[in-house]
Amino acid sequence: MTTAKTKWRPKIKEIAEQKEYFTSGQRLCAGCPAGTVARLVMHALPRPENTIVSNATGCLEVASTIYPYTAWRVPWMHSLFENAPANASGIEAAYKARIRRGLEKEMPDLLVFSGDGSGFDIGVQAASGAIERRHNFLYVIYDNGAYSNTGIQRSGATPMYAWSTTSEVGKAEPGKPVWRKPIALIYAAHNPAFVATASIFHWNDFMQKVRKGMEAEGPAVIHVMAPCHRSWRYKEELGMEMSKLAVETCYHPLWEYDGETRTYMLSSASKVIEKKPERKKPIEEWLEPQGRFRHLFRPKRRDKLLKEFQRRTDEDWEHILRITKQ
Ligand SMILES: Cc1ncc(C[n+]2csc(CCOP(=O)(O)OP(=O)(O)O)c2C)c(N)n1
Ligand code: SF4
Ligand SMILES: [Mg+2]
Repeated sequence: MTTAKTKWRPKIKEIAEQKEYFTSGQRLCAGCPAGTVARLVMHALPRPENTIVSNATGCLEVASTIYPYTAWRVPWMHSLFENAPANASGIEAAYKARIRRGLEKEMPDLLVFSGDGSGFDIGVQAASGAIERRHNFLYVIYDNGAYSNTGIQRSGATPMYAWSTTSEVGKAEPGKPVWRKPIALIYAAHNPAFVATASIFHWNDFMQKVRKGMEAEGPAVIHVMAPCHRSWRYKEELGMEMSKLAVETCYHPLWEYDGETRTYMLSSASKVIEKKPERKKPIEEWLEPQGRFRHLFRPKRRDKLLKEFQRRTDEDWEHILRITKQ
């Protein structure tokens, strides 16, 4: 195993001139950050012309491949929630066999996309197995905190207290009653070659992490937050702002994990907050623009629930600070 490093730095001018491997004309909602995730990832690949994508079902998959069209200019495979990383392992095994028989010359790069429905919940066993078997693939989980494609059901990524169609807000419950899963830490506990959290606002950091993950020998996972204005109920032009605030409030701190040295490291946007804690914004700034948290801002509920949300956010942030200092 090698330490995940890259000398590559994304340059806007070069990117603007590159071929698009995830094209316009797909049917994602206007301003959908999942499309930004796909586009940034495809521009950061070291060998896009030699990459195969396995895409679990969800908005990205459905909206980019409405028959008979496709937005992908790479070999692309529709996968289930349950098996997107398993499909990547199968492709790897098939290529190895074909190379042995002289039917192929080189291995492709393997890229897996899924939403939080697969990445946090229904596909965890396939991802866990593929990482344990040490297949060489990059797994990008775009987290919009809901099963958005099928009408906004709550997932293991949905924030506590958020409204969804399966975590209603009313007298009995104030939205989802439990905290989300620490999914990037769960995958990091498998000790793959590389794990990172990312944000589309910090696009250059994200793209570098994609390159690192793809160049690492072995499995790599990136958990990128991809706001969804339909589920989160913010104004559709605020996708970037919501990504930025998630980092600034430390709800979604940016860090990476290196499998060889078994160390966690804060990425620069979160390092700034570690050095200058006064820059950490109150969680309300991220919550308030989102209609799914509107009930938290009603006078009766405000103090207790907001305080608890802040406490849990701080607790997680302290944990990240502890492990990145070791
Ligand atoms: C086992 C299974 N259950 C339910 C569905 C229906 N389904 C398709 S997409 C989707 C939601 C996907 O949610 P997520 O992975 O978070 O992606 P998003 O739509 O939010 O981008 C669901 C429930 C399915 N395809 N397979
Ligand atoms: S529902 Fe949300 S994630 Fe799905 S396409 Fe629309 S904005 Fe994007
Ligand atoms: Mg989702």
